[in-house]
Amino acid sequence: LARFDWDDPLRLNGQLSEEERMLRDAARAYAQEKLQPRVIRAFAEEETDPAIFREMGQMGLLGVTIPEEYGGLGASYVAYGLVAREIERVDSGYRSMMSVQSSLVMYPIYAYGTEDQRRKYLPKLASGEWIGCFGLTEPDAGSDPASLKTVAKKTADGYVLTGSKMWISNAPIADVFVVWAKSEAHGGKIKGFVLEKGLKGLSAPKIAGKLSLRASITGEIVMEGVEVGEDALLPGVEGLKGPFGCLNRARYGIAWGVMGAAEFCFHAARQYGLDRKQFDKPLAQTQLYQLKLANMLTDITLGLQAALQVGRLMDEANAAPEMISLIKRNNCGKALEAARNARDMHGGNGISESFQVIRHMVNLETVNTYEGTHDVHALILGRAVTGLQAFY
Ligand code: TGC
Ligand code: FAD
Repeated sequence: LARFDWDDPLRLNGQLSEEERMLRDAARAYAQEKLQPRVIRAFAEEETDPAIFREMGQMGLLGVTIPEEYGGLGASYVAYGLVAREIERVDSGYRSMMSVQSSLVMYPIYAYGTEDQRRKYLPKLASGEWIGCFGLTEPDAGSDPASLKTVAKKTADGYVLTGSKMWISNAPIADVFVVWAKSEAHGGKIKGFVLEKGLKGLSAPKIAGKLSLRASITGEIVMEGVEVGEDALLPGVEGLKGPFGCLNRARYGIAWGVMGAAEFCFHAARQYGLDRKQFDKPLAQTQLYQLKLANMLTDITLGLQAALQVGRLMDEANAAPEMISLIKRNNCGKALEAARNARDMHGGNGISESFQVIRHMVNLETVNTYEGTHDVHALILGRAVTGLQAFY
């Protein structure tokens, strides 16, 4: 009879290349040795350590898919997904820091930037010397980014940007700001701009009091007549497909990442059920407990297999955005359900920071919302199925 391994039911490991396995193992070692010991305190104190970017940079975990000549690893999208899974196994906030830097800052500079912009920014972002953020969302434009109000007015030798962004990961500690604005010189179309810390009129106040994703700093971006040269414009793209091109990659990484968080919760609930006895037997020997474990195992296994398939298609440049919506939505929803169940299966201990499942649970509330909410991705899929768009 073929062997069944509850920790790798469909043999994901055997479907990876040697290079992918090596990068995964390096990311896992870094995450477990360097991130895990500080996460409980970072979350409790709402503290983001900027040194983490440098550490990740040294490990080669920033810009995994960006070519080596710009400081990246030139590795596959599957490798990138495996890294996201290992980092998020510790905390969704740490994965957030990594995926914003890689998919939302380095990718647009690489894909839409000039050669000068690539050479100037990418190596320092890859090493973690510079920290990046991505400003699309505004106070009045969340699920509907087409209604954003930030404007770029043309001057003799550049642009003046005015507007504000809301809920921006990394913003208060960022050196490099990729922001999306309606450019008057381009017929009001959305264009990307790269701003640098210290520009007059640019500030990024922290949003305090988050009860989710507390290890990842979030802020506003306020632009009060920020003057930049022509060299701040990302010339290679116009319209919403610019930011969406980046979001495709970040959403894909999230689909892997949340499975890491779910795996943590699954493993914790399994061990807890084996260790804790009630009514003279381990909790894990009850039917209800086993049903919950079986559901988690199934959701995680299918979620990882789907992420792998989409990753392989991305590596062939053959993944449709709707595929990414499908796995982002499914995997976030399933991870959140697994975390809520794991919290419940730990009983009273489940609400303690030391058992960690409630931290994953509240983090996943954010992950289910950002990068397109669970319902927005349902509408994207609904549009694909029916040919009718239901947003407006
Ligand atoms: P729609 O008419 O559908 O499209 C406008 C233009 O964009 C193109 N497009 C895409 N291109 C590439 N990839 C995609 N996934 C694309 N989706 C659309 C489309 O072809 C069209 O191009 P063109 O040339 O014809 O103009 O636009 P819409 O306004 O109807 O959009 C509807 C909707 C709801 C699907 C979309 O706006 C949406 O996805 N909303 C969600 C917003 C969102 O995801 N925001 C994320 C902000 S960033 C973030 O959360 C980072 S958190 C990171 C972290 O900390 O980890
Ligand atoms: P809304 O769009 O107001 O949605 C509220 C509710 O209404 C949701 O349930 C939604 O599904 C529902 N809804 C909306 N439209 C429809 C519709 N047509 N039909 C049915 N239901 C609908 N953004 C960035 O640009 N960069 C970042 O780095 C970033 N980081 C973030 C970090 C954190 C911690 C958080 C919380 C958010 C971050 N975001 C970032 C913003 C995030 O992308 C938005 O919060 C998200 O897109 C949802 O927008 P909203 O909050 O305005 O909610």
